[in-house]
Amino acid sequence: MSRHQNIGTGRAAANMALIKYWGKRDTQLYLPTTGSLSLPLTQFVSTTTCEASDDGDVLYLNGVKATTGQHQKAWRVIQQFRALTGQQNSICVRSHNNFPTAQGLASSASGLAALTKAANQYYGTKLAPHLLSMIARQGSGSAARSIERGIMLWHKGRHRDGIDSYAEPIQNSHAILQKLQLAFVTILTPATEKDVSSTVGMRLENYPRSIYNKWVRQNTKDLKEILEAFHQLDLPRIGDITERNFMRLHLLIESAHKPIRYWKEDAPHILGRIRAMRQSGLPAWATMDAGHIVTILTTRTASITVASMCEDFGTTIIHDLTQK
Ligand code: 2P0
Repeated sequence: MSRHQNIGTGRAAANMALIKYWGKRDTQLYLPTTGSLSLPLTQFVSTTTCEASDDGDVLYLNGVKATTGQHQKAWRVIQQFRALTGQQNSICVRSHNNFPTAQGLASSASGLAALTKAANQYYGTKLAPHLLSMIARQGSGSAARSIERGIMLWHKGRHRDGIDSYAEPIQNSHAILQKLQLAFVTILTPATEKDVSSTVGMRLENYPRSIYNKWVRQNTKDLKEILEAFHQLDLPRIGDITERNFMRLHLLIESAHKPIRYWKEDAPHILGRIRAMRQSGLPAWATMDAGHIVTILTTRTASITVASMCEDFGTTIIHDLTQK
C-alpha cells in the first residue's frame, strides 16, 4: 500500500479551449457529449498543497475558506485518492491562483488539476498523467485538460465507466507549438462574478434537443478539422475554426430555454478590433469561454502588437505557448 507524504504540492496552468466542452452525457462521472481541445494559458497558474489536518477536511482558496460548491469539487478528487489508497485521514488543501477567479478564466481547471497532482504526491500514488486527467475530470471537466501542457485533446470516450475519457497532448504537440510559435493574449476587464456557473449553464435540459444535437454534430466536425489543421501547420484555418467554434457555443447558450448570456457590452467592440487587425494582416483570432473575457490566439511575434492594440479595453497578458 502507498504511504502518504507529509505534504504534496502540484502546479497547473489554466487552459483555453479552441474547441469547447459544453454538456455531460454522464453528470456523475463528468463524461462529455463531445471531445474538446485546448491550449494552456501559461501565465495563469494554480499552486496547491495537501497536508494532514487535525481539524477535519478543510480547503482554502487564495487564503479564504472555500464555499460548499468549491469544496464539493475538490472532495470529488480527494475521494478518488482515498478509495485508491484506503487512507481516510483528514486533510487540509490550500490553493492559490495568480489570476482572477470566476470570470470565465477556468480557475477550476487549473485549481483541480493542481490539486490532483498535489494529491498524487501526498498519497504516494505515482499515477500516470492520463489517469490523473481522469481523476481531475471528475472534479471539473475542463481540469482534465490542465494536467499536462500542450495541445490537449480531451477524448469524449465511449465507455460508460469513463475509462477512455481523458485528455492528452496530441501527437507532436510540442513540435507543432514550436513551429507555429503560438501565443495567447488575454484581455482582463473588470466584472463581477458570473451569474450562472458553467456546470449549471451546460445542463442538457436547458436546451431544445434539436439545437443541442446540431451543436454536438458541428463541434465534432470542428474538432476533426482543427486536428487536421494543426498537423498541417495551417494557422489561418486553426484561427477560423477557433472563432467559429466559440461563436457557435455562445449562440447555443443564448438559445437556452431560459437564455443565458456571458458576453459583456464591450465584447462586440473587442471582436471588431480583432477582425480589423486580421484585415490588416495580423494573425489574430478571438475566443471566449463561459465568461466575459476575450482571449486572442496569435503568434509570439505578433503578440506584442496585438496586446498593445487592445490596451484600451483592459489589462493585456501575453502567454507564450512555446514554453514547456
Ligand atoms: C471549455 N468551459 O471547454 C468550456 C467552454 C466553459 C466554456 O469547460 O461542470 O468548469 O466542472 O465540468 O469544466 C467550463 O466548465 O464545468 C468549461 P464542470 P467546467 O473550457
